[in-house]
Amino acid sequence: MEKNRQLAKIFDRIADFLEFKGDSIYRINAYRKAARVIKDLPKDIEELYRQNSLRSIPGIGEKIASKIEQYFEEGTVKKYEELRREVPEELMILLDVPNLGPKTLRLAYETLGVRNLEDLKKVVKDGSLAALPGMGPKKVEKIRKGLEIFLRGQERMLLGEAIQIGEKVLGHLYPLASRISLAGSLRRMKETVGDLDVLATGKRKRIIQAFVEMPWVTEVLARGETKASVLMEDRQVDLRVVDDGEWGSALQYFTGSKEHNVHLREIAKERGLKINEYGVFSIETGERLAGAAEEEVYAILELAYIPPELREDRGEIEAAREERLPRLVEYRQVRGDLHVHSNWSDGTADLEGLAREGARLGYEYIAITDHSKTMKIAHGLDERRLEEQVKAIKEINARKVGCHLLTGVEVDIHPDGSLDLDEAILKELDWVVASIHSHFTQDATERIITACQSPWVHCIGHPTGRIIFSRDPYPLDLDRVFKAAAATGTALEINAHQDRLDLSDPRARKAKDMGVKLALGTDAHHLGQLWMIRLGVGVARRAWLEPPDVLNTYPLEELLVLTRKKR
Ligand code: DGT
Ligand code: CA
Ligand code: CA
Ligand code: ZN
Repeated sequence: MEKNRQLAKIFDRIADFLEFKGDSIYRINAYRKAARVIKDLPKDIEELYRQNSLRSIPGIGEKIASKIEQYFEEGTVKKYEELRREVPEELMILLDVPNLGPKTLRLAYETLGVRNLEDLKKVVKDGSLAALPGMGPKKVEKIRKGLEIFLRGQERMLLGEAIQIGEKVLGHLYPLASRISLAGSLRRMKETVGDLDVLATGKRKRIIQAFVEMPWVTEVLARGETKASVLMEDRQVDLRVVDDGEWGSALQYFTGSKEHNVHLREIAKERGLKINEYGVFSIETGERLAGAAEEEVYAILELAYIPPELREDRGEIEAAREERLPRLVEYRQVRGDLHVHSNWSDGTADLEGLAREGARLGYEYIAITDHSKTMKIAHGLDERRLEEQVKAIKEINARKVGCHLLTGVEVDIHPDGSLDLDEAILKELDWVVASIHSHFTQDATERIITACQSPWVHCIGHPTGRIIFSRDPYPLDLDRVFKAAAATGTALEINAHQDRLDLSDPRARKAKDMGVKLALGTDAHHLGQLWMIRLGVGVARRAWLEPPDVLNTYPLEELLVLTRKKR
């Protein structure tokens, strides 16, 4: 599927170039859409090319199809090569800087000669950007903030991206290693990941050889007897191969977090023990007391086993000592997805396809939550179309083609807190998510509290509105929101999309402590995004949530009883 990724990147880049040049929005969007479709395609694009069935992919038209053919026949897309000759490609990544539009970028390029990230940093800092016509200090301040967010994203990756890279590495090395596991922040399911850490046992030479020769590796950064580091997909992956007897202590050590490990070492010291990646040792005699299994490391400190997601030194060590660790929610306990878009608004999957995919994932239910009418660019549904969709869903449910589809909507919350659809239709629905998609600079506290007070709203979608590496939360007094949600019996979402993960784990933990129920939803717009529920489970676990805290663990009937209770 490597070709899918490469092609998606090329089409995305063509869209960037066109955007920079001020081309038509329709053409730009056509390339963006093609990139998205190809990236999410569950099949190998090269295979579809060979079977001559590119044109049957939904969302791929004649023009794009012929460019894909060109790619496989000539090794490149001509249009892309032309554009690259015209404008430096390094400049194009700057289109991802929040608050920096293509027009400003072009101005900076043409008048100040900005060609890359370094140049941009410089003209922001030395005031020459602010001096340009139509710019001014306020606008540049916004760009400076955007640059900060952008730089954070350059250094770290999204959890969802890291998981996909990690799975490739594990899949590739699995047959060679006797044991293999992810470690570091990825194993802890942190929302962003700096580099990937992989730990293995088995034949050192062979494993390291295979690791540096993986087909996705673009650079070998370091290579030794027991460890190696490579770059793949522009990201660093570290591998360590340890002895079988050290597996547990090494896995514990390299899973971190650093703060958790520091605290553990203190506890060990008090007991006359020393912990490192090679094992647990008596300080007095030097005798090795544990290290083969991770559980042993905790057991010898008289601690219950602490799941990786909790290892942040946020009270988990104390809880383990007092045997009051939470029984964390697990992926297999999730019975459904509570935020999914279909092709009735801006998704690509049809309702029946979602029901079937839900069944394939072992789900009992999926809530169909398309956008409401204010979201014109997303083809939001008005009352009449939503009514039609409800009928269509009931018909599909009656035929039992897949999992049960809950009727629902993601209704916009207007700036005054009112909802974007009549209550006559909202009261017909099984599951109503209410979300903010506009006026992000306005304080959202009252707006959300008002929505919680509506008897028709079951859940607030992506409650803070943050988008990782691109948008900070809107101004919001979360404590007041949590109180209102608890008092009205409104759930708050853990949006499981890799870009959002909203509520974040510390916030979701606070919500639980204040008596709020949480609901996981992928916000999937394609079938290929439903897997992200796993990221939501990761956030839930990091938030110390147990099954009763998470509505998705409720059987269909219980969920419906609960949602009717609010009304
Ligand atoms: P990241 O990569 O920034 O998302 O975060 P981590 O947690 O994956 O950190 P990384 O890759 O630097 O190191 C992996 C683990 O190795 C880390 O979680 C704990 C362990 N480790 C690394 N350096 C130290 C250290 O100086 N002291 C201790 N106790 N542990 C360390
Ligand atoms: Ca790491
Ligand atoms: Ca590392
Ligand atoms: Zn939304």
